[in-house]
Amino acid sequence: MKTVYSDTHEAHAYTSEFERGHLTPAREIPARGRLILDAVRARGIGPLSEPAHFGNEPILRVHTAEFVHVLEHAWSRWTAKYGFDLREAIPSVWPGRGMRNIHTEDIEAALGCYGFDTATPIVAGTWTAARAAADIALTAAQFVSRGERAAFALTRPPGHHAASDLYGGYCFLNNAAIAAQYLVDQGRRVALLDVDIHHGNGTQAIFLDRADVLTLSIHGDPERFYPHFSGYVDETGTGAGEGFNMNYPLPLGSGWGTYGQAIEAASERVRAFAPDVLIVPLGVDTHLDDPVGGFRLEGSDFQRLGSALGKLGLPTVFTMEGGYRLDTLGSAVADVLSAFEAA
Ligand code: SP5
Ligand code: ZN
Repeated sequence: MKTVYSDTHEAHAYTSEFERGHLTPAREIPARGRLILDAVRARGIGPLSEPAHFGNEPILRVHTAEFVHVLEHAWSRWTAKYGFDLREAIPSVWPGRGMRNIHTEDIEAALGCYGFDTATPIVAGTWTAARAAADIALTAAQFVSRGERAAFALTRPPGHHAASDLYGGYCFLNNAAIAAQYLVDQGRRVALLDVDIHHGNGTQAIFLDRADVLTLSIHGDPERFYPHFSGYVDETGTGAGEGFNMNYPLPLGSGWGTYGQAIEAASERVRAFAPDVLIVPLGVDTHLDDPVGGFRLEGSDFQRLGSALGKLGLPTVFTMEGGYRLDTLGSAVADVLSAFEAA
């Protein structure tokens, strides 16, 4: 399958995120993109393409104009406020219950309004990289729309935690949702099956009230796992979208036994929906000992996953989401994609 990649992501590079009460080394780092690219090349997974430029229009089909504007200008506004020797922009105040969810010209307030965690720093290259990742997802969607069986959007930063006016979880623009909406705008029926260990809260929120896009996510039980505030089984859609969102929260420590059953259940739901295109937000942070994860997939489990997805027999777009264990990241991704192709 074709892989879409750009080295623009390299500029989205920061040193630390804030968690567990202190600054910790960044996990979502440029080396991730390079490692995945190397593995895809080494395994001959497909010709590499640079992304085409789609402009802001398909992004604005999913994200609000004000949100896009804040992201685009966040770094210059942050450095103008706090000084130019800073390494990263991380908000430190949020609109809690009973407070007003508004921002003025103040960038601290803007980031608190639009961001939901302290693990998603903004730096000078963040907007350009996020924008390029959206173009990568759109280019992959265009390949599939023009008749390719599948395409891999090697997106970094990832996207599935980002909602229409919310960033967080290392995500700024929801690459998979932007690709989905682009295909919907071409008359396609789209299902998304999110296999990252974290709930795809952004994708869920974007399509929650819609029956024309099916959103499914398999992830660590939010009762004990990030992002905590969404991903429960009773989130099944609102209004016309009732029944078109499904969550499969699994206990931490889950291995292929439990995980494979969820894949089967979600696959059945995909078949019943009968989409024209499947989008798979692909996270391999399900791997045993992933530093941000908590599941125990390993070895041939990623081939099993790719094979199960391939057997759905649908035109498929993969977007890259999480995966932070650097020694296995590339091979886990390549295992999913090559088993998909062989299925
Ligand atoms: C795309 C994606 O995989 N985003 C994941 C973002 C999770 N980041 C914050 C995790 C903070 C939890 N800290 C607990 C660490 C215990 N080892
Ligand atoms: Zn994840």
